[in-house]
Amino acid sequence: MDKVLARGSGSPTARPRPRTALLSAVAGVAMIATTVVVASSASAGTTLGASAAEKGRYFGTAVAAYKLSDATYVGILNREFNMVTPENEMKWDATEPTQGQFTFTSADRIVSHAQANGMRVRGHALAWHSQQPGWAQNLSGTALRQAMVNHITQVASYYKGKIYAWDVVNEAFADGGTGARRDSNLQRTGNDWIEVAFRTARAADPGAKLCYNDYNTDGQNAKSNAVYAMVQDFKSRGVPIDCVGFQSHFNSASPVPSDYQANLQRFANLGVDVQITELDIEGSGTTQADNYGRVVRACLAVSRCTGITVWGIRDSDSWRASGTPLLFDGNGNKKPAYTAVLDALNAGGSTPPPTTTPPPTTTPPTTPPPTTPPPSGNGCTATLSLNQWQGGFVTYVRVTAGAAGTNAWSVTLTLPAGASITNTWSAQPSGTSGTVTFRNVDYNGRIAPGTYTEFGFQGVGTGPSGTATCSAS
Ligand code: G2I
Repeated sequence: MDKVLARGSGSPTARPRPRTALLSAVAGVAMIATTVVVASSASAGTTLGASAAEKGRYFGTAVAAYKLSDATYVGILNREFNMVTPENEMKWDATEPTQGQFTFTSADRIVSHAQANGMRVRGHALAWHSQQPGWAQNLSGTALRQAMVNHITQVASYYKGKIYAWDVVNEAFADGGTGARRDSNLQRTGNDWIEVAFRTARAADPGAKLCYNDYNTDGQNAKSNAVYAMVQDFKSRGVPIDCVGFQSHFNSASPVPSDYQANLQRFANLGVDVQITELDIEGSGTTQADNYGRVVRACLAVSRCTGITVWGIRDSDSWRASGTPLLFDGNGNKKPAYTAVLDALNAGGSTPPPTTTPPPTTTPPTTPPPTTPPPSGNGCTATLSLNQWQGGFVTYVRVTAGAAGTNAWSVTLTLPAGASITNTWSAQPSGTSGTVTFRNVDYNGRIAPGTYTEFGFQGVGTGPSGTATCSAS
């Protein structure tokens, strides 16, 4: 049975859903001013993924496994997107239909497709009151708690190293003005179920970013305040949380809030990434396009807004198709909303990717912060930043072009003995251990003079740090 979800802040309103009675669920970038000169819009991308990558972001979509045999669908997916979220295939009912028996066939189709086409994967969702299998719906207390922990452990372990970010907990707060947790069988196992879910996910896949994801939290309201307080509390107590997802299902009853960017920013200031995770905006024409443009600009203005995912490709793929809320029409043609998104992504040309440090809360210093100077001549430099934990690592590599810019680049480094790479994004590695050369992928070979792009890889063992050899052509 579909869960009825309320929308709007404080005064839930409802719109009929075509297939069922489901109601819609649901800067100051301040790239601290100094780092890199903005390139000309001549380098602007021509697809959503490439243009987002030029801004250090991803652009993703929800994908349904059964549509991967639809040529139009796959054509758009492969051309435009560099992140995918399985729309239903990783949910509890899909992955553990019988207790203790896991089925990953449909989810694997999406993950394989993503890997084969250079896309990353957002995992959705490990613990949620909705779309539970019948056996879990009938559990309570310790039995349910143990089942949740086992479920998270099994699913996150199975996909270990393959997931960019997990929606660990989805939609755990109530609508309306109370700021309370949503009542559910999971909530009734004890208020600590959310932190237990996050700790369990971290233990199972330490390389994945762990997100809390919700709707009606897109502006400042009682519900988002409650999520904010939870994130603040988790941060202060060392509960592992890396990101907050803002679903962003909008329509006339639940429009893009005027404080959307400010709300993203206040969460980012807590020291988490923010992501727009299920964007769709009902409407058409210029109004819809303008709203999409606003959302994209808000993300670009928040340095820790790492990417945007739309909840489907064509209007006909949407969970609320009658509202025509997506970027492509039912025939796969680009809508005005598509153009607005692409234009917003391309505005200002290529800029640095988001920093991972929150913007300063005090007046910035008058002297610029130290940056890696671009090479003075042709060529490029590569600097590594390492996130190491017991047994594994993630390395981010920043490739900075010299005065001539690049058309193509490669970065060569030697992994410490015993280390091997399990997953690479935004570059193509020559191998998994020893000396490895990473070459640019299609969309990031071109780096404007003095600007940079980033790629990353995840592995087991001890990761590399420092600098690497960079060659440009
Ligand atoms: O409701 C929109 C989204 C709100 N946030 C969490 C998301 O996970 C949620 O996605 C939607 C999917 O887009 C729908 O496709 O979640 C729905 C379920 O809550 C999904 O609908 C379900 C139908 O209810 C089922 O009848 C159907 O079997 O999709 C299933 C697979 O097509």
